[in-house]
Amino acid sequence: MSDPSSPAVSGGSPIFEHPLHVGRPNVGDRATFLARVEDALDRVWLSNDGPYVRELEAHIEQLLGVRHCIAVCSGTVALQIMAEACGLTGEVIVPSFTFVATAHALEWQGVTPVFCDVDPRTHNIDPARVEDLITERTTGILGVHVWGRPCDVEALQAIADRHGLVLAFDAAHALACSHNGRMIGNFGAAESFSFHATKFFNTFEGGAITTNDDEVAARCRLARNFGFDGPDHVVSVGINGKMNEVCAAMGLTNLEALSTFIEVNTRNYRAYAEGLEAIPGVDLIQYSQAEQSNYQYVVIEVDEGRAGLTRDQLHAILTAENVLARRYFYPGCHAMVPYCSRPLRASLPQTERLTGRTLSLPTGTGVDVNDIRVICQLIAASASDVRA
Ligand code: T4K
Repeated sequence: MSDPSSPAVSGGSPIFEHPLHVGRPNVGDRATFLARVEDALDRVWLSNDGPYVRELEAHIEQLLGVRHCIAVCSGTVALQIMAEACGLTGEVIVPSFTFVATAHALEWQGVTPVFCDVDPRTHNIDPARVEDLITERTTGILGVHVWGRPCDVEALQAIADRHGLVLAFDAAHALACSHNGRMIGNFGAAESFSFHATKFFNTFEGGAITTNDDEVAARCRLARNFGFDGPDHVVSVGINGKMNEVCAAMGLTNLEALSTFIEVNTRNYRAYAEGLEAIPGVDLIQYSQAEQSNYQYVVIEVDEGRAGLTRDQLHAILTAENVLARRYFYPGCHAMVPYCSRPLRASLPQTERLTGRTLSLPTGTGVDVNDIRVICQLIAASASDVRA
């Protein structure tokens, strides 16, 4: 470790010799994974609804207590297939404070995302702002459980019911999280997950749609496989959204380590909570103690007025020290191509505010509590340095 009194941002050497990432992949038992890959090779069944994919789907159905899990090749394709299977057309109301894939998946389907502001307390779509955005072209609401914290599902469902809209969720962050004691994956018409390498549970690349609706599930299965419902028989438009057996083998292996990954995330979150507690203007987002959470995102809000430095100044200081914190979800989907060239239907003051102050800090199995202690000291020193 280098001299902390000589910050890297001013030309010193970085405190951490190797970069600390927000999304260092968690990997379960390597020998078990490799044995499964050997099995797949021996079976010579590598894709197309293979035995590992079916086993993974069954395990996820059990974990979430949901009727159907349809595994696919990415979280983005899960969103696209879900949109298709739920009949989303015209306009769909979404938050802008999300990863751009949420908006892009709709756009790719020929559906226009209409951006809605978020609740500053939860970072999720604000139900009080949704109804003003509904037009005769609106077919649905796509909530995002940002950071794995559940949307206000009941309020959104009431709006959807009142206006005859589909309610679906992007649950990319929310595997193993609950809402009112029920696992996320069970709400709305369907929910989509991401199992990307950077998620606490990964299948290299991958994702899934979960639903309790048999017809939505059947449409997802068809759409995932070109619309085939049997050999030589196509009944709908579909794409190649299939998960392969190597990815499913990774998923099965990582599911076996899921509770360990969550324990590590929880330990890290608590270490950050302790280390950041006394720093004015650096507020760690909270997870409900009454719910199950995966704690995969450690997100702070930097209040320049109290902290004495901006989120971007802190980001630059940390990055120089090899702490690769990320400014998720700056600058917001509405400020990205192609959406930035379109007029907003309503202003997004809370989204604008949040995109200027949130920072995701490194966590997962690639980070230990000693690293976290140093990161917190660095943040404390940066805040007090700038204030002094
Ligand atoms: N909806 C929401 C709400 C989402 O957040 C996402 C994805 C999606 C939908 C779409 O799901 P997918 O189609 O991706 O399954 C990352 C992830 O790529 C993305 O999956 C995730 N959300 C988003 C929040 O974060 P980037 O552009 O920040 O990734 P990248 O490559 O910069 O990696 C992040 C950090 O992890 C870096 O410090 C490097 C490190 N890393 C990354 C990979 C891939 C590793 O150490 N090893 C690795 O293998 O988007």
